[in-house]
Amino acid sequence: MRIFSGIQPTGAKTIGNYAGGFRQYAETQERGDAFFCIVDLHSITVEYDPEELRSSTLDLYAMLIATGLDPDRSTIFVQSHVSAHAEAAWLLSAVTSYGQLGRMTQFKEKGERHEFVSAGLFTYPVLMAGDILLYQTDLVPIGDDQRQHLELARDAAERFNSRFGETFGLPEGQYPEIGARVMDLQDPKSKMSTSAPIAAQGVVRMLDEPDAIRKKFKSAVTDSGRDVRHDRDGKPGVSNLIEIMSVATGETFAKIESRYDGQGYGRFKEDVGEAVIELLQPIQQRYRELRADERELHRLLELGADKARAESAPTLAAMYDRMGFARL
Ligand code: ATP
Ligand code: LTN
Repeated sequence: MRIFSGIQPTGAKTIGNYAGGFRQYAETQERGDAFFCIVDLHSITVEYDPEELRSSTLDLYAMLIATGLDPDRSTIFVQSHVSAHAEAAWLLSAVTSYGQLGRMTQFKEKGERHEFVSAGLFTYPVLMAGDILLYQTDLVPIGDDQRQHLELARDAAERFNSRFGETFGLPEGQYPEIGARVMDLQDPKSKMSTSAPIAAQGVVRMLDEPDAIRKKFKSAVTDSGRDVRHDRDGKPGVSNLIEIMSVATGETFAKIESRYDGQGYGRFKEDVGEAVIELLQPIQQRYRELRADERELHRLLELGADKARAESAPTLAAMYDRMGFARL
């Protein structure tokens, strides 16, 4: 089975990224032939700092390994190192609907947040479709926010197949049962977003110091009442905390609920913070060790790029061919 996922190098990664992304990558790599792509071409679609992009690409590589990816087993690479991605995006733009792109929630939300809305922010899902389809992917581990983008990739693949001949298989999304949509601790009706301001108290970053994490959980918004009970609609704040606790410790909701039965929220919030600190501590330590050796990171990235180039080339060639381009 072919597995593919992408993650943007920009922004300090959050425990939402851990729950919906990193954690699933490490699990799925055991189930087949896996590709994980640092999608730097996606990162230029909103305001960014070029120097920061360079270093955050290596930061993310180190984080992917620190959270359990094995570079000997999975192909981990940088999108811009494999020119097939930019080419596939252009070719697929012929079979992607303008109307469907305009309906993407992420485009609408990010478009509202930024003064300058780039054309790239609009065509972003086409690039993502190319990422997935170039590798004949079966399974895409992602968080809930990427559901619509995956649907668009499947639609583009179907349109391509029916217009130019069977070329792509249809990828399926894989969403975690718990933690597919971690919410902001200060605003549990909104997704915990990587691109929120760095000082945002509702966003817990994977590299936050223990004291910062404690403080963020202590001040998390809860709901009226005192019951620690999972009810997404009625108690969004407490439910989000239960889910985070479950991601951090592997316990069921029922077990967590019964432990805090009749105890109110104060102690519960503190304990969720401690569970997250415990989860992140070994990851942070491993991350620092890996990040310190840039030469090794570069060496591994070159190997990943070679493998990804070789794997994507036949599908790209088939796309050009079926679309009628005169080939040399
Ligand atoms: P932004 O929030 O700025 O749109 P992002 O965090 O979604 O960025 P990436 O860092 O590329 O962008 O996301 C990597 C993975 O993390 C994706 O599969 C995404 O679905 C998942 N993810 C992101 N935020 C959350 C969240 N709050 N809960 C669960 N999964 C998430
Ligand atoms: N759009 C995704 C990142 C992404 C991706 C992909 C995920 C780019 N290409 C291919 C899965 C498969 C995001 O913002 N999280």
